Amino acid sequence: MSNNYEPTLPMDVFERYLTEALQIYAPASPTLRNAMEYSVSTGGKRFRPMLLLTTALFGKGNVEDAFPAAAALEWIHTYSLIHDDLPAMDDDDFRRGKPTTHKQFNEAVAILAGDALLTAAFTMILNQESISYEKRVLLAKALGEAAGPNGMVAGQMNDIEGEEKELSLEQLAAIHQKKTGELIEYALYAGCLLADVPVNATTSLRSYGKHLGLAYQIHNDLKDVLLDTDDSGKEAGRDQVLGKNTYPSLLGVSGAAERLETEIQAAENELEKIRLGADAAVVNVEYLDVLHQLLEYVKIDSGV
Ligand code: GRG
Repeated sequence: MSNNYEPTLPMDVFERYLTEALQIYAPASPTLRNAMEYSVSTGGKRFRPMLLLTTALFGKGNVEDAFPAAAALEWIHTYSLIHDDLPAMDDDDFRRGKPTTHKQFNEAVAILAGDALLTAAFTMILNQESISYEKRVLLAKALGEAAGPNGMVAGQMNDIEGEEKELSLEQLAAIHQKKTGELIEYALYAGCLLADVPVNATTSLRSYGKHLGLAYQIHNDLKDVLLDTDDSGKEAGRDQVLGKNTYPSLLGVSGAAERLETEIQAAENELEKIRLGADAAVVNVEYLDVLHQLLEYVKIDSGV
């Protein structure tokens, strides 16, 4: 059965929600509030929220019920970027074409703005009265696992420890899976949980998220070597300066581009699997097209 409507994402409404949520949760200290607002509002793609909201819409969920988890995810992503840019980590001066938070304010304010976004994210999820206590707890628990000491933070630690060492491809993939993949997979998990997506589709969507997470990082590595100025507003060529292990450093540009293509294909296969088993009474199949379109973000013209 075909449908006549184009699936859309209410990103403008979500953007207003993000702004209002910061006003509710931001602290009385104007400096801290300004630093949080500056960091969240400076032009991120909102890729993780888009994934989460698309998944909730696929499951015929109420999209506004998914806003707190999507905003919490964006806040945690933002905190990770603020801390990643600090002098003790990557020491970057620019992000999204603007001064990084510690350059715009100072290091102490940047650390605290990151801490505040991280902690407020959990409060926001747990405060959401429109969903059950059980769902709030599951959302918060999974977010802690994805972002925490066995998730993104572990990936960051392993990444730092791997600098100037030669890692195997398996070790590099494990770092990327934790550092970048966990939050992306969380977006799919949270959308499925909120909208009660059937278990088989949930498994495939999480697997799509895993492949997309790896593709996201390979794409990022490739941009760093292929572009003069990274379109994320960061200085290109930083990975080499920092002695980082990357897909291009291990496989060469063409090998990395091939691996990227393999991950994209695997993600597309998961979407096809869902499409074949989908029951239109339970899910909005059209939103699989949006998940398909979101893969465009990770495609790159490697010129090889
Ligand atoms: C400091 C605990 C801690 C963790 C940092 C995610 C991360 C871990 C560091 C970022 C390093 C990096 C550049 C990873 C590549 C993929 C990635 C997460 C890129 C940035 O995400 P986008 O492209 O950024 O979604 P925007 O600006 O659109 O929000």
